[in-house]
Amino acid sequence: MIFEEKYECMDRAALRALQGKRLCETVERAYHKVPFYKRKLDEIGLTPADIRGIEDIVKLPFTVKDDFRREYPFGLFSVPMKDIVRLHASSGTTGKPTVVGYTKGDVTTWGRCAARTLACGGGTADDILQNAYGYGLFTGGLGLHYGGETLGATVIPMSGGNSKKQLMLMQDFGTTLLSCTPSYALQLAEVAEEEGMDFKAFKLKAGFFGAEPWTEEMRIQIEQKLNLKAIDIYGLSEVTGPGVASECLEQTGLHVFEDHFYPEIIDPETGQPVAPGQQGELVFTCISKQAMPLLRYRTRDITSLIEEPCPCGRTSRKMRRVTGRTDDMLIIRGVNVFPSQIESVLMSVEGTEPHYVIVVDRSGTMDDLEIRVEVCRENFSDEVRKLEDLRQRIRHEIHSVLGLHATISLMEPKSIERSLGKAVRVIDSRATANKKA
Ligand code: DLL
Repeated sequence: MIFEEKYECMDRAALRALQGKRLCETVERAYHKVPFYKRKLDEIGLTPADIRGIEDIVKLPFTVKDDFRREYPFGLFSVPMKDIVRLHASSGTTGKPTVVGYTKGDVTTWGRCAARTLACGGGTADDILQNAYGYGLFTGGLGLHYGGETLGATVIPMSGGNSKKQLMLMQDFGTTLLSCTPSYALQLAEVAEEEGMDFKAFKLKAGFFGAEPWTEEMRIQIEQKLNLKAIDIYGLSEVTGPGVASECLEQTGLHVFEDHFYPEIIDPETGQPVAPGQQGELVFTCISKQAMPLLRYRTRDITSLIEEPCPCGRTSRKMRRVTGRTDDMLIIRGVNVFPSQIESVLMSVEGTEPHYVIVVDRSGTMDDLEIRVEVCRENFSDEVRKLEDLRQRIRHEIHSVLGLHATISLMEPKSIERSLGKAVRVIDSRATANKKA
């Protein structure tokens, strides 16, 4: 089922016209209602009248995460506080959180976009959605919650954690849709195994996994372990939360809900648009937001856009799976490394579990890369020679993909900390090592 066929399957030319109209209105409002945008546009001598269609978007200046910090907490809002009905915030690793506000209308639109997401993965009003994203300031919980209700599905507001209870209700209530981070899905699989539960006896059809990067290899593992179709869903709080883009059942890229969020891909170094289909940094302009118009926001997420039509009938462009962020790229001994590259290698080597941590440290002037990965229970009890074989295989594969020698630490099953929400998979101690030196 397509939730909002009128928009999701819109003729491309009509969609472009709609985007242009919405962009003009948004720029007009941002300029007149948000001093921050007025300043930014005045600085480069641009007025709202210079924006006449979607092609003019490239004239606009970028907005970055730091602008949220500078305008903390409500400086980017374009409506009075009496019209704001909801606040969310994402916890940055340092300093103040990034605050976002929604009007009643924004909450409705968000719910519809999250409902589109669920429908993209085959969800309907007949489904029972177990929502295991965290409720609270994080947008995952309430985002999917409103999406489920807007779709007309039955929502179980579980939040993250309490895995045994999750599994019990999943079984007793006949949950058909699951939403949580991919790392928490793996945790559920593990607890089910410990409890002797079999997902084949469950009614799960689809899982809506996002909020953190995950690989195709991880998808295969999750689909096998949980016996469901694993759908990649993408969003970020600055733009709205979940419900920005979602895979359909084709699983070949994520449909961007372009009538609300206009995507561009730029070269992160130069800020210039890349050639069609090329990879770069994803930039979003919110063209229908009331509370917080957002112009050309640099997400730091790396992906590319797919222009070809999708067999599902939706006409919106798709984005490829986000492989990482410009700021989570590690530079190890001069080599650029994305954690997702390491995950792909680990997941494709037989004998390992999908639980790992990447540790980067510095001894003297050299960077050290250590990869800790759990070994399957059967293998862990194996003889030493077999474990050594496994270690060498991983070391070899990592070297052939990254050109780097890594220390591989094979860990006992269940020794790496599990996550309820976004997994922390990289420990980079080099900054502190530098300070100490
Ligand atoms: O994570 C919103 C969300 C909730 C999306 C539930 C999907 C499901 P933030 O906490 O602001 O919002 O984090 C946003 O998470 O810029 C990406 O780096 C990353 N991210 C989100 N979805 C995906 C995904 C929510 N499917 C940041 N694949 C984004 C890779 C993702 N990374």
